[in-house]
Amino acid sequence: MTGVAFSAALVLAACSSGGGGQAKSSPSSGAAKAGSGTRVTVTETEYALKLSQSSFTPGTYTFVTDNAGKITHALSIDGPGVEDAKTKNIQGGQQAMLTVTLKKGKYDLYCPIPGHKQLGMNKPIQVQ
Ligand SMILES: [Cu+2]
Repeated sequence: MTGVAFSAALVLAACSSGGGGQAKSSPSSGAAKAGSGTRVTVTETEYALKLSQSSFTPGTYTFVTDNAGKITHALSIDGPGVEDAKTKNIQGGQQAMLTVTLKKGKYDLYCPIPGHKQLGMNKPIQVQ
């Protein structure tokens, strides 16, 4: 048995020497420091949401919400670990930021102004 244990130790040593510079992070909640994440631009108009990127991996994101429309909009995000995260109301031509930590799963990005989601301001994303 000593021979087996010895070669197992060798394999472990070989594995651990190759990694190098792995950053460890442990996000425990959806709350994150404002402005600290990967920036994604959300352009809002009547009545649509457009994202600057469409594929997401788990991590912290700052959604820079740009109201390019004429009336008041906002951005709300719902999904695993993120509940009721939203920007303040954004006047036409103004911007607001929303920072959240996304995990694997499906999230809904939408405008929380009554009626707007139903009119098309709704963008589901898949984090994987
Ligand atoms: Cu809206």
